[in-house]
Amino acid sequence: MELEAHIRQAVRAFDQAQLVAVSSGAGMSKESGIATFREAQTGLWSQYDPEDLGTPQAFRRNPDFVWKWYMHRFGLISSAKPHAGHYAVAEMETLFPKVVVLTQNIDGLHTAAGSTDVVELHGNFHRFKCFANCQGNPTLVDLNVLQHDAEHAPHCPHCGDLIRPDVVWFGEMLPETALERAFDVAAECAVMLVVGTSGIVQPAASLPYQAKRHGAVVVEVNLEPSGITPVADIFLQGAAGQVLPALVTALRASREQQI
Ligand code: BJW
Repeated sequence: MELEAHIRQAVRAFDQAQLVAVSSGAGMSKESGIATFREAQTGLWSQYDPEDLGTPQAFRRNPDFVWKWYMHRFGLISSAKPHAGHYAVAEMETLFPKVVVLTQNIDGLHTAAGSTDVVELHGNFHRFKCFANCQGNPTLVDLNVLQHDAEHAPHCPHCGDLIRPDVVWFGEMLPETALERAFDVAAECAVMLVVGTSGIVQPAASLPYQAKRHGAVVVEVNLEPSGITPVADIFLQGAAGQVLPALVTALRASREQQI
């Protein structure tokens, strides 16, 4: 079936939805110039072993190496702008009573595009914290007031331990409130729109399965099949920056026909 026919099918699935969940991964931000994690040719980790970069043990072992890598990404993320797909997700708030974005991304682009209810599962790259969380969890610090450079991880002004980005690495717990809210929203939503994730990193990868178990329609947008596809009722194959605006245009047209 053509993409347009799948979009028409999706529009019917969204009809009358009171709560829509949008679950997004790295593919959502690719067209904003932020590389995904696992794509063979362009993924960030095609050059590095995740164990060398994305675990607390790796940071403890070689903080400057991991810091350097994050500062490089910080540069890319800081200059990134939302694309048409992010704006389309934000526009969905004008079409449905409640839209909640559950994102694995740390770039803040959904909020920058205007989405007002964004649950950040893997943290946010614009925040930094003490590795020891010496003043409570999390002990956030303002990087601007610390002496630091792009080569060396700075130190906590309270306890002297290392400063790290406030993101979730492998083997770490996700922020409890965010995780609970995400599973609640997944259980309550009428439709879950899953965009640009390989669906292999837990527990975020379980959200569409939770939604499906509780009776939601799962609509997936991806360039290729993923770990979510087995549970997707409708698969919209293509780039987020093209498919999401087309979907929202179709949703709006259908709404206008009903008036
Ligand atoms: C497009 C596109 C376009 C491209 N348009 N699409 C159960 C079983 C087995 C293991 C575990 C388990 N539970 C927990 C684990 C361990 C682990 C885990 O899941 N491991 C797996 C690898 C197996 N999980 C954890 O450790 C989590 N913590 C946890 O569960 O704590 C409790 C616990 C601990 C230990 C044991 C048991 C329980 C924490 C996970 C933290 C993930 N952190 C990272 C780094 C964040 C900081 C940073 O950014 O640097 O989060 S890893 C990385 O992966 C990042 C991403 O958010 C995450 C997901 O990646 P994503 O978004 O799916 O990206 P890609 O690149 O994989 O895929 C891109 C997709 O987009 C592709 O499908 C493309 O086709 C598509 N695409 N362009 C649309 N334009």
